[in-house]
Amino acid sequence: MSDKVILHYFNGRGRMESIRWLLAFAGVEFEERYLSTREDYEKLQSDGSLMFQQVPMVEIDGMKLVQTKAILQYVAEKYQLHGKNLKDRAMVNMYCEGLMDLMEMIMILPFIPNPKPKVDNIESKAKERYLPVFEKALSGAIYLVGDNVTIADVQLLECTLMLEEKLPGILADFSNVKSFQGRMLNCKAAKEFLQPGSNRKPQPDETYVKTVVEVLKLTF
Ligand code: IBG
Repeated sequence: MSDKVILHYFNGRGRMESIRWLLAFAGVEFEERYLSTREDYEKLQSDGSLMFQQVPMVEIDGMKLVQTKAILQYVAEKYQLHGKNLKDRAMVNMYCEGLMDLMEMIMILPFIPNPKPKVDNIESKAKERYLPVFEKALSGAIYLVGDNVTIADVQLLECTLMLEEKLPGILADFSNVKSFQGRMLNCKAAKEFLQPGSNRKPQPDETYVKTVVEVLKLTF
């Protein structure tokens, strides 16, 4: 197995994008192998690379890791992005779970025929349930947990950008979150990741949706 970190997923955001963000903040270079056809996916299944026949899969340190949260946790632990003690890690995990719940609602939108009601639901959930939590946590604090950046901060940055793409202005009543976003965007890692030509994937387009539907044989 290669020494390189290799990401196996579609050429699009989906469940892999948070992993790309975290690797960028960890300063880890990686390569990608895109699933473009059903055969690409079946090959990974038949060679035993996918524990649950699902992607994302990441080759790292001689392992083939699956399950998005397990992958994120491994990278966060390895690169000290997971909080310095048990209680901090519990806080980090709670924030990350909430953020992932919200991001999952957004990442499935391109696969929904009439997304408007879902977008409305995301807007009210974001404003009433999620953003108030982060607004409060960031009152007088630079980071969500402790004195250093953690995976929770990286995911909050990713989530705020995703929200604003769908709902411009949604942060208007959340000034601490907006300031946090500005600080995070000023980090070298974020600046590089947001440069054109970086590993960041664009917003989902028709080609990405069509590929996912064909490769996974999704039916609606
Ligand atoms: N719990 C797993 C994880 O978090 O990694 C779920 C992984 C998963 O559902 N993977 C999908 C898959 O491989 C691809 S991502 N499905 C095949 C199967 O048979 O289950 C699907 C997805 C996209 C965009 I693309 C948004 C949300 C999900």
